[in-house]
Amino acid sequence: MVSHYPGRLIVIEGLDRAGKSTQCSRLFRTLEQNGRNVEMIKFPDRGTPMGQIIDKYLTDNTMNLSDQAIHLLFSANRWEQVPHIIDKLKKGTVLIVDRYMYSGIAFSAAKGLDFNWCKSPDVGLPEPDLVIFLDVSIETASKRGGYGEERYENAEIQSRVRSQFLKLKESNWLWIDANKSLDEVEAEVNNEVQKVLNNSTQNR
Ligand code: NYM
Ligand code: MG
Repeated sequence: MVSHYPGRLIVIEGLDRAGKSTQCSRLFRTLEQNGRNVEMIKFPDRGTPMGQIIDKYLTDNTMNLSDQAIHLLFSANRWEQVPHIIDKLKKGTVLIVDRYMYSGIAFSAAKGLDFNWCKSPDVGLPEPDLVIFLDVSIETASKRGGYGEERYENAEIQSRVRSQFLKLKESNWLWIDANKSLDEVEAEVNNEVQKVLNNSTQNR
């Protein structure tokens, strides 16, 4: 699927400590070096007023919010970036997005909320041109630095989240074994992103 904008939306998803941020940065550098107009976006965006509530929810276990309310806040935190996203896509920018609606659905559904209810607030968000899922084992993830500091960062929740991602997975997703080395994962990412970008220049 290739969107009707000249820009491209590339989403990187995965469990906590899957290496998403590292791969986003590496992809950013590669595309920048190739002379592409590129920008990174991360969800949750903790910098906005809504993002600050989300940050507090994630870092302060004593903060009580209903599962539905926090779900809608995560979604609203994406919707507030939509004007910016569309503006960039119109200008031909390649947007690298660290988590998107799939994390929103998977983490909330893992708590027991209805799967379809979880999907609905994100309906209508700009569609990605490529979704990359970095599939890391719970064992590898828990060995990586910082695991366990935030809400949801424990093996039991992460494995439930992974099951939800499996339900969301579509045939056109690039599903990468992220237990491999950073360089190997990076090579797979670059290869697939290049295909998406070549495709877009042909269609322009
Ligand atoms: N998360 C992230 C959600 O529960 N819903 C969402 O919509 C999004 C975007 O927030 N454990 C969860 C997944 C993570 C946590 O994300 C913080 P990150 O990428 O670790 O900052
Ligand atoms: Mg995290």
